[in-house]
Amino acid sequence: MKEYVVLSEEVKKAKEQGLPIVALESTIISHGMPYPQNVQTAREVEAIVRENGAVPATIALIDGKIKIGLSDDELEMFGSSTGVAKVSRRDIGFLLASKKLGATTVAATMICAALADIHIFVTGGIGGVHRGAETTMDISADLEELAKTNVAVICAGAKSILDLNLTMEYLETKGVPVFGYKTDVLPSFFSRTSSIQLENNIDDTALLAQSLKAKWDLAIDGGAIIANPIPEEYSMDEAFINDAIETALKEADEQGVSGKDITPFLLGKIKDVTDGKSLESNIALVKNNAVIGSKLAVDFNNLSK
Ligand code: PSU
Ligand code: MN
Repeated sequence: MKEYVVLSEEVKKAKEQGLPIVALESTIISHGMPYPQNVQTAREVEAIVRENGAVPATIALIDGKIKIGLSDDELEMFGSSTGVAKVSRRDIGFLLASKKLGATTVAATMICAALADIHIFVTGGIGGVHRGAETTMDISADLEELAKTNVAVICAGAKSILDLNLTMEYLETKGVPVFGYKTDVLPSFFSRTSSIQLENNIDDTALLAQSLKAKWDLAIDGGAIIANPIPEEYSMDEAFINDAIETALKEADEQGVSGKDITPFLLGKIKDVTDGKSLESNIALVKNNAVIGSKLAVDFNNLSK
């Protein structure tokens, strides 16, 4: 395993000193946001993690290695490169062997974080069950990973490009806990709410940390979702964003986009249709998640001392 996994100096030191570490994904950098906002956001998110007492570990596949923590040069190179592969569970082996640049999705980031014994991971939104999945069978590998890999994911819920009801059913079947952070309903990424009721509204990261520890101490494997609503001032009008999503879905259908290309296609279209407003919201919600995720990482780390 050691031959594949390379820790940055900062992450290595953090491990030696027993400091809390927060994993960050890289598909959001290469396929979720345009350059240069992607690199700038990645840097700002890392800074927020440090300000909140944890150490950031942005994860990507570079030159045949799983990099846990990127240098500033690597981040710039990665974010400005074109043709970076979107890497989920099935792609990791090939990407390492072929030494191509690979951006880790939620699923792949969970795998890599767990390999480095990192159990708290901050991102924007997770993949899920797509609308129409009853015929396309398009269900993100993120959900299977959440069913088996011990990494908690802090996100702003899921976008309504997905079928949120089916996504929640799938997570329930697979035994994945979904916690609302200061919310009774599942946030839907650009909006603070959705029609989906959550059972666990928790406003205390220490209690979240204890819940994760109890689950994993008992070898109840799998991740967890901590759904943190977008800050009020950046939340988007639901009718406006839903229109944009409908337009994007229609175009995807017309152009026959499918498989792993569909999520990046929809994200790009929504940004265009909203005149970039969705990008601003996207950036704000990731930063907001970094604050909560770092606090959770600190609390979780304290439990293992
Ligand atoms: N949803 C978002 N932003 C993203 C993604 C999803 O709002 O950047 C990315 C994440 O990396 C997620 C991946 O893991 O897309 C899911 O892709 P797919 O649906 O192909 O599994
Ligand atoms: Mn898919």
